[in-house]
Amino acid sequence: MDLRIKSFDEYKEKYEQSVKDPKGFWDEIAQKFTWQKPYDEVLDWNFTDPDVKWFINGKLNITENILDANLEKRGNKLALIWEPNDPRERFVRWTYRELYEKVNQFANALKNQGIQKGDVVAIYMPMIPELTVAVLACVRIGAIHSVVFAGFSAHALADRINDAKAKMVITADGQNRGHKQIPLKRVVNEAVQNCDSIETVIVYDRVGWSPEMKEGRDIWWHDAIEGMGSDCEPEQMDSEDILFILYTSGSTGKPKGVVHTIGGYMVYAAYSFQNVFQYEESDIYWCTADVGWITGHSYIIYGPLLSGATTMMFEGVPTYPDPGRFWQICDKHGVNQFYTAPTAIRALMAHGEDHVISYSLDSLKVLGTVGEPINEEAWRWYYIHVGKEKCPIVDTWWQTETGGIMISGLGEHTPQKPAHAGYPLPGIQPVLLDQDGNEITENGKEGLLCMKYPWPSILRTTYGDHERCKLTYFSTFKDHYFTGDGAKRDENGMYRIIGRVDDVINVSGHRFGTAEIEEAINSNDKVVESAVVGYPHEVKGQGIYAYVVCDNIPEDKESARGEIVETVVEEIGKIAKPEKIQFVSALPKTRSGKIMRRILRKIAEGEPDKLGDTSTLLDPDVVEEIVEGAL
Ligand code: 6R9
Repeated sequence: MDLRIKSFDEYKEKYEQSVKDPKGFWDEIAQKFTWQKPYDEVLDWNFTDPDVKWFINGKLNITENILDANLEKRGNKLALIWEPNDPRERFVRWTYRELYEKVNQFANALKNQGIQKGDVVAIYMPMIPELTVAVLACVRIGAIHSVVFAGFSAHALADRINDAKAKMVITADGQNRGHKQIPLKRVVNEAVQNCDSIETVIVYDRVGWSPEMKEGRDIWWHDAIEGMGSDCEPEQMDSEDILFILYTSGSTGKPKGVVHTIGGYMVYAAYSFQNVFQYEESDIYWCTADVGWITGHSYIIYGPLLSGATTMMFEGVPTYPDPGRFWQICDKHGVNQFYTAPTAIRALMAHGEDHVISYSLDSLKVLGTVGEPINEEAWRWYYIHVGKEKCPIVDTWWQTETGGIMISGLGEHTPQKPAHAGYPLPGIQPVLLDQDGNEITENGKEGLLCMKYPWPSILRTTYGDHERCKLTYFSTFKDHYFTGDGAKRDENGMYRIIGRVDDVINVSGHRFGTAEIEEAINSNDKVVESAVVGYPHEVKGQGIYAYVVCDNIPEDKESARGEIVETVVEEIGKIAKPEKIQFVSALPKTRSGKIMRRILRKIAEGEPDKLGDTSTLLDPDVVEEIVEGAL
């Protein structure tokens, strides 16, 4: 199934067609997939409720498009290559036939453990091939997967399990990350103490530990698949049944479960994958993301495997055993498309060119980035040292909520400009609005990035709380999906993403809501209240800066900071650690009691001379104190 556009002219033509006749455009593409029963209608939608349905009444199972379809055509082709954390350990290579058998066998095991269509299964696993098996096995039997990044704490995992009322957790005894080993099962044990919905825990033996296993609840993966056959009838699903839930942070409250449904997500994941990366039949494609994030879902598992591609998964970290690991892997496996995050590039840049120039990197054809804006310096380093000035860089802008890449280059076919994501993919209709919701039609202007028409993989709801979905994305501007990002369109119509305009902080490409981190900090007994903002960080893009009010300003600040960091690690995970903690006697508030984050942001950014109007503050003296004590 070749869905690729092969020139810039063809892109322009397809784009125009997709805007004039979106239903016809997507119908043509969707027909190339395997449906058990064809859909009656392509699309029905409104952004008011919101209610969006694609490929209405179509019946299918995605795994038939991934496994059965490719079994016939590509049975002996590699589906998955897995590179372990330790380069001395053997890597794994599975053909589509092997993947078929493993997924079906595990699907039978899930059924045998009582999982049925519509049940939610939480997956808390390391980056090992069995993670892909677990995901697809759920889909085979119509269960909904909710993958939770294995760096989240027991507390965060329990919250996600409880919100979705998951019946099962699939995990591993432990996880290898560079020099470290992390006891995943121990975290799961702690989490599920507070999760009544969990009936079963399946544990993959990755590191050879003997974690505590609870009789009657916990079972080893190898025991669960014992005697299970390698054929499992795919469950017939509706196009709009839930495929998965993935939790992500917003500006308010706890992380929300973004819901993607089957038909539309399938079509868009494959279409965007093939076009952005210009994948060709014999290519080896590698995305370094973790499956715990949307990038791993769409562009390690679904997009590539739906396209019959060879997708690579890496268990480790970019700096182990040395900062040349990514490039060593590219040469070792002959990687053709390489997709990573700006934060990884910046981190490797800091280790110097020596680690990259010794590798040939001959096989590379397309480089990609995702997760945050890429600064020009990192862009150039990537282009020159990794791509050897011959590989286009596709800067892919998208979100958990969009399901797939929205604005990006298409391999070498579209013009590229450092720090610019570029043009929207066919079928994507971005607009820039001003604060009042008026469309900014001229080029060369900045505005709030919105979408005025649905695309197949748009989120359908936030799990268990449709009102929240409506409020967050569809209420800011009438009849528009609001992304939360600000963007600028240049004279040629290319988009440059500026960053979040809401209270979301992007740390190393990971999203956190300020409210969520504040809540974690406030759960420390000594803390009265806190305010969290982002500030520019050389490697991480943004770092977390917390202003904390305690009963008294602590005498031993270092140990008080340590305690607060520990609380955040327990509540959310290491990835949300505040970089800077400033103890203050009060927070700057308006007379109506609202924290003036604008001021705190400026101070954290090191620009205390640009605070703007502070006259509406309840107590302007506080600002002086905060500026003086800034870190
Ligand atoms: C895929 C993913 C989404 C937010 C998004 C934006 C930022 C992502 C970007 C980018 C500039 C890019 N973002 N890609 N900013 N250029 N190429 O990252 O999803 O974790 O939901 O984050 O990330 O701010 O709104 P998610």
